[in-house]
Amino acid sequence: MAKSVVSGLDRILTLELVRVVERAAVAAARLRGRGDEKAADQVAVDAMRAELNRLPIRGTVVIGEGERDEAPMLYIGEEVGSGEGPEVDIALDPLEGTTICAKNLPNALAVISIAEKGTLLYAPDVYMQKIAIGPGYPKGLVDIDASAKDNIANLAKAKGVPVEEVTACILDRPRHAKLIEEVRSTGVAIRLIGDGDVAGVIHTTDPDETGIDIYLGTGGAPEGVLAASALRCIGGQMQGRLILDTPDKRERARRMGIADPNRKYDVSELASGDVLFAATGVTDGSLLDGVKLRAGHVMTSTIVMRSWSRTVRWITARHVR
Ligand code: VTB
Repeated sequence: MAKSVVSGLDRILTLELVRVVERAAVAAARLRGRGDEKAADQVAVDAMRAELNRLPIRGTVVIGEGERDEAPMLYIGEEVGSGEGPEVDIALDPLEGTTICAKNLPNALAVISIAEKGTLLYAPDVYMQKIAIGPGYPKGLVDIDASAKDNIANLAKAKGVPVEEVTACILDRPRHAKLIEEVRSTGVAIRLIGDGDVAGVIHTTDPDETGIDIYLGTGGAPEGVLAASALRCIGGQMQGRLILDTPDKRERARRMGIADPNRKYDVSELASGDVLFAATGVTDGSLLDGVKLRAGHVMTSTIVMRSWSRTVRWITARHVR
């Protein structure tokens, strides 16, 4: 195994990261179902930042709440951590699925990944076309440039099931009308999700549990980098392509170091180095239980993993209130 820059501190960091997502999730959970996306996001951001600043790292947010002028906290470029320890890149979303949380629907998460410096794609906040399947399939089985029909046929064949037994996860958006029509014409079942495509992509890694075999469609690029970080740890295939359809977006991307606007990124190009990923459920989901606020205590469910060792831990914690 290759030597890791994060090593030395990695074992501490892996578990320390749990606190960061737990705290953000608990804060957001208190505002579940209140119809107020902004407030839920704000408390999650505050909580995550406070906990992050206790970590022994010299971190830079590369995927965050937005550009400095539009996000007061956890903006792209913000330095976080205690200022001692390894230099790392951080991708985060203190509340992935703000609308889901506001409506108290499944699969809202608090999410973070920490990687060796310079190894996460510095993606502008644009859309990204994505395709993902779980581990165990031959490399190159699906391709973002192939038709949805072909990808699904290849997947069903490799899985050894009729196409009708495959389920695709797609964001419920008008821009996906054609894709949905094409996928339905194959006989595949679609799980339409309102938000939360980080969870959508991760769901492909455990189809027996989640019922999802493939993720297809266009979502946020930041969410793409976060999902790729998870897949680097847990296995699975993913490709992404930024949608840079205006001169302004191409210029923003160029300033972030992206020379080829049409580049197809593989999972290991979206997150290329050693990476740690952690997510805590805010609302109940197929991957993680949501935060349980009880009289006297709070329960959290977190998944935390690392690409280098491929260790995946599920941590259920009981916190006294
Ligand atoms: C998706 C979804 C996220 O952004 O990435 C989406 O998974 C993409 O943007 O939860 P649109 O809503 O414009 O389609 C989120 O909804 C987060 O904002």
